[in-house]
Formats: sequence, structure tokens, C-alpha cells
Amino acid sequence: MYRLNKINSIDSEVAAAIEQEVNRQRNNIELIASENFVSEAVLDAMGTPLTNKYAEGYPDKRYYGGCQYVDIVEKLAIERAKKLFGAEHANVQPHSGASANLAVFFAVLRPGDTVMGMDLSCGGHLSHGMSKNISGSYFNVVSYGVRRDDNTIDYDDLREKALKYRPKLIVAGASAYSRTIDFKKFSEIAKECGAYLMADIAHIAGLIVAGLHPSPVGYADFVTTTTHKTMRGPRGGMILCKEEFAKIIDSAIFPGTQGGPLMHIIAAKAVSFKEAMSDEFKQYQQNVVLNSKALEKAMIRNGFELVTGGTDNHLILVNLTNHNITGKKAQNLLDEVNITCNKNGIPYDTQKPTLTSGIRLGTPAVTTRGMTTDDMNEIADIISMTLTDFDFNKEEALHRVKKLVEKYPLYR
Ligand code: DSN
Repeated sequence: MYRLNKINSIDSEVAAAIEQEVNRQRNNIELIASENFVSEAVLDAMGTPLTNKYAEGYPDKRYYGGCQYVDIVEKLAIERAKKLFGAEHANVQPHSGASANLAVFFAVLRPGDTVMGMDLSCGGHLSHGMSKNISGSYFNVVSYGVRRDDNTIDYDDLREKALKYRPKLIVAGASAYSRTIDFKKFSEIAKECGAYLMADIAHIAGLIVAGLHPSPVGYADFVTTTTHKTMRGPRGGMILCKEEFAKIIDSAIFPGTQGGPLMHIIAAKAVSFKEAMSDEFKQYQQNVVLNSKALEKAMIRNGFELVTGGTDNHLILVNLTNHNITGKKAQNLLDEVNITCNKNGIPYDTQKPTLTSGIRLGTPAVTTRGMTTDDMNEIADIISMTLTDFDFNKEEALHRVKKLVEKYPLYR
């Protein structure tokens, strides 16, 4: 059992479910583009008594006594985040990426103000203005999207809309976009229409640290991210900004939208940021992109169509229309052979969001396990045999997945 003896002695039901989940992670090929496997050091930091500590406020300015040691931890996390991204100010307290985004909205917008974000159906995120999210219900959202012909961001349309609707904030960033984002162009458009620019780099933060994607720092007024995707830290969020906005951002997180920070998670963020400063981390990010390119080629070789034709980053979006199968069905079939991914809408999808015409595949997690470009070829072949003739190929697919995951042990 994975380090569960103490939990098991109190609560065998929860321990059993955790063990099953750990085994699922070990036995499956994890292709969800937003997931990763943290190091044991990061895991350990999360499971420390720092969870016991209330520390509302900020280092040296807390509303509780006894914060001298958690102050050390938060200062380390802040300094490392600033250094990693070359940012003037960092707030490491957001509980999630959505919380980080909401705090930026709260800092600079008032209900009813106009904001522009990428349409969810074109690869954007819920918190960038989706109608049922607080970002879409409290604010006036004008979405921008991708071109019909090549499915890349339509900067001309974005500029036209920005000049017409004069948003107070433009959000750059996506959850399912496989191409490089031109933050410089975004900042020129934002300046031209007098908007603030927020870059949400949740998916690509690790690539940015390694210099494999241009950084928005210096272009965007606010940069938000999660810490658990390509950054390979604990589940959480972070905001970077220029010094001039430090006060309004800090106050938008606490007391604006959050209470006590999760000090055990901030400790784990600090540890993961230290890991991200290493040469090994840079090499890892290079391998993520190499694997993504290899998966792109191998999927195309297997007859799959990719949105935008391929990838510049850690993910690919597969258009399943020519395979006559929905994203939901594909996700379910792949689940049955122990390959985990998520159904995903493709631009101008004709299927409902609960079905979709696509799946999103990402390489951060499999690369952390040590998988290589050869393994990406094998994964694409297994995906293809599963989706083209499931009944005939299921047993062989399961066998090949087992062989692959056994080569790369996880959390031993
Ligand atoms: N839900 C995340 C993703 O899968 O991309 C974004 O927050």
C-alpha cells in the first residue's frame, strides 16, 4: 500500500480508495494535458502540519500570531516565483487558477464592465467569460475565437472587436490551444484600445520557464497560472504582476476573494519552484515538447486529423470527425484500455459539449514518467487500434498498455 498505513489504521475506506487511485495512475497512460505527477518532495510538503496554521494576511503582516515559520515558507515561494518568471511581484496564495483569475477580475473590474476572453468552444477556459461562470455572469463578455480555416487565433477579429467594444480587460490564454500565443500582439491590441491585459499561462507555464514558449511577463499587466500542470507543482494557483499592481492584487486575493492561505500547499509550491530552477526541469520541458511533436506525427501517420494541423506545445487536439466517433465515445473506449484523456470540443464543433467531436491529448504526465518519442509512436498506434476496431483489438491494446507502463514505475 502506498504510504497509507496511518490513514488505513483510522479509515480503511478512504485508504482503499486512495490506493485504487494510485494504482490507476500507475497502470494507466495519462494523457490529460492539464495533469502531471508531482515529485515525492512536493507530495511530502503537502502532507505536513503546515495545514494546521492560519496565516491570513501576508508575510510580516499577518492577522494571527505564530506565523514566523510559515512566513519563511511563503517568502521563499514568492522569491522563487519572481525569479523563475522574471516578475516584479508574485502572489502565491490563490487556491486555484480560477481563483487567481477571479481575483484579477475583482481587482480591476466592476460588475457590468466589458471583458474579452477566448471563446470556450475555441479552446478558452470557463473563467475567461463562460456564461455560467461568475466571469460570464457578472461581466459583459465579448469573446474572440479562432479562424475557421486554420483554427489559429484570429488576431484581426480580436483587434476589431477590441476597438469596437473597448473592453477594460483582455484575457490571453487557453486550455485547449496547441499553438504559440503571441502575447506581444495581445499587448499591442490591449494598449490600442486602453485595456488591461491578463495572460493566463496555466497550461504553458513550465514551457515558459524553460524558454520554450514566449513569456507574457513584460507584456501583460497580470499573469495568472496554476501550479500543477506543466509546472509540476501542487494543485493551486498564482498571480504575477508589475509592482504598480502589487497592492490591488494582494488585496483582491485577501481579503477580496479568499481567507486563510493553504500554507502546506504554499510550501509545496516553494519546493516545486526550486525543482523548476534545475537543469533537469528544463530538459524535462524539452522532452514534453519533443514527445508532443512525436505524438502529433504518429497520430497523423495513423490517419487522425489534428486541429491546426499539429502542435507547438505540450498538447494536441484530435478532430475525430473523419473517424465517425464522438469525443465522449473515444474517451470511454480509451478508458477501457487504460489510456486516460478527455473529450474536448473542437472549434465550430457541431456536437454538444457533453459529446464533442474531439479528444485532447497532452504529454506532461507521460514525460514525467520517463516515456520517450518511441513510446509516443506506440501510444498513437494503441489509440488508433482502439478507436478503429475496439472489439477486435481490446485485449491486445490492454496488453500493450501494460507493457508500456511497467517500463516506467510510478510512486514506488
Ligand atoms: N480544467 C483544466 C484543463 O483541463 O485544462 C483547466 O483548468
